[in-house]
Amino acid sequence: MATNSFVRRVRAVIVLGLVGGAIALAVGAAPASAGLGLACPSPTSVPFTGWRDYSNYAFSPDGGFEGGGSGWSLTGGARVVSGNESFYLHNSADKLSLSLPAGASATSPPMCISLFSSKMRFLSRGSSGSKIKVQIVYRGLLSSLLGIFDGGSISPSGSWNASPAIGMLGGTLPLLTASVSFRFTAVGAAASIDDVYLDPMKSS
Ligand SMILES: [Ca+2]
Repeated sequence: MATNSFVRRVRAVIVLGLVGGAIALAVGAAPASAGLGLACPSPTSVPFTGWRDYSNYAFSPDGGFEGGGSGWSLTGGARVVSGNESFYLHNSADKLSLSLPAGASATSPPMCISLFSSKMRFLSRGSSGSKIKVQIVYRGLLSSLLGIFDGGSISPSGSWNASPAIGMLGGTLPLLTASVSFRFTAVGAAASIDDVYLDPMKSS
């Protein structure tokens, strides 16, 4: 009996140590996943001033598809094609965007995120009747899936335009969130996206 109680105490101490360590990592590190090799939102810009949005945004990894969709997970015929979004928000030399046939989806590479991230925004256009469903995938340390948040659907027009700002749980992320990915799915008809940005701080 004494041995069992000792084992239980040791197990309890180990569990408490693990939980405490994880919380210390989440609270003490800024950004939370800087040591995990993820792309972290450091340089920011104000790309959406043309839409009266003066928030600072960080560009998501290959968020403009100029790297051929490097790190993106593409399904259902999603592919990088010639032709940049018409505002050239990221760079005037950009040449590529992502084509999403109806039913296709694209998931961005994980991007590290601060606890204060509040919204994301991108450029899109679509065929008549198309919708783009946006989901936000939260992962913890060691890439464990913490949750998939429904960011709603947007209805793109036939010409390139900025999406509405997509809120991210009102700035309240799941506990221990280390990274975020964005998943775009074309529903009903074909659509295109380009220049995906995350507001890394709750700035407005
Ligand atoms: Ca582009």
